[in-house]
Amino acid sequence: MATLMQKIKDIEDEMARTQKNKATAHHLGLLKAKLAKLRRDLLEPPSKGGGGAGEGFDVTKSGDARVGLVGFPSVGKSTLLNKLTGTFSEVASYEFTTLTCIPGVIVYRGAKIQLLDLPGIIEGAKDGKGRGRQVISTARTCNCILIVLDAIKPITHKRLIEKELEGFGIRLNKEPPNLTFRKKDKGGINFTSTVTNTHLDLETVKAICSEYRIHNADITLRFDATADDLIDVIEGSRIYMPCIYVVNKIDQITLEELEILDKLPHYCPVSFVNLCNFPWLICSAHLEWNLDGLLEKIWEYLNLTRIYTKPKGMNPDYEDPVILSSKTRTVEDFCERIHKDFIKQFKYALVWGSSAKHKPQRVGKEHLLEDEDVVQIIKKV
Ligand SMILES: Nc1nc2c(ncn2[C@@H]2O[C@H](COP(=O)(O)OP(=O)(O)OP(=O)(O)O)[C@@H](O)[C@H]2O)c(=O)[nH]1
Ligand SMILES: [Mg+2]
Repeated sequence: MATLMQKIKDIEDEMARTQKNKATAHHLGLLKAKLAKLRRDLLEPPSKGGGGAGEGFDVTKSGDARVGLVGFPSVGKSTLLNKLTGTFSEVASYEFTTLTCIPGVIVYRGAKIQLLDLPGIIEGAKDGKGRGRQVISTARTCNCILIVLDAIKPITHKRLIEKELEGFGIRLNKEPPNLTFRKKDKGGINFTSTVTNTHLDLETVKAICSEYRIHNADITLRFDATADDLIDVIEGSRIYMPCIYVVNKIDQITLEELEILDKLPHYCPVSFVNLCNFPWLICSAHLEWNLDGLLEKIWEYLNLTRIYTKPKGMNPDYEDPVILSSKTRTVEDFCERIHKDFIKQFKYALVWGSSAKHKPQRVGKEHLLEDEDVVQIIKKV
């Protein structure tokens, strides 16, 4: 492990020394690819034949979605878990109070959301320091993470934590890169771009590919991709994760400081704007300020779809919706959630709500459902 970490550091140092310009672009691309490979080895030693991204905490997934609390020690993660879920996790003024993963449940708008309290992470976590690797491995299993920051030093902490998560293959509030990468048996490296691209040239692309021993491939960019984007696609196994920045302990700062916080650039890539127009949120876990706002934000970021079932001749059951994710929300997904063999009896479905053109609309199993639709399944006789 030590030698692997040394190699990582050597490459990081070399990258820091190398000036960024056209002449060095391909060399930097090569170094980035080497770094990505070393980081992967760190997570899953090659001798063990891979298999996932390191060991997380052994907590069973439950409910409709999983949300993780990630942050430096003593920022108030456990206090948040306690207040939001009523589950007990020890709170204390010293660092590293929490040493394992403690799950709690939030019931919100009919959905059960599992909230995970996690030990504090420190700089260097991704390279094996502290319990950071376990924490970040668990974070990878979440549907959304809350990066909890202390109102006194939010910005430096934010950058450090992002670096740790990035180093572990987690991409925050980002869509997968819009580029295709297809390996072939022959024909060399074919590189085309449908947009003006300012970061990658053929030489850099070839350097990166050669690091992965790929000599024949078709690569098409549909946006201004960077070397990191290309490496992410070649590496695979990246997790694209919605993330909310929770600035806690605002009761500890002055109104003037609060105003400065409010003027921070609200970083949010354009492609993500619809989902989350404001990824920052301020609160005081201790005084329970704005915890409702936090729940609302979590709900928005999880982007869950509530479906109300309507048995024939009866009113819809508004109390207990079936919760689907935004990616798996067809009528077939809905049927599967009721019973795994249910789809065999499926004839058609009647749908009321925003996905329906009529009231009701008769649809097949591929129909995409929207939040708060009402569905009645008509079975074969
Ligand atoms: N003033 C103030 N103190 C808070 C707030 N939230 C938490 N604290 C205090 O901050 C300290 C640390 O809180 P914890 O919830 O244990 O922090 P943690 O992030 O879980 O810490 P680790 O488990 O060590 O990583 C405790 O003394 C809390 O009472 C807040 O909103 N305002
Ligand atoms: Mg804690």
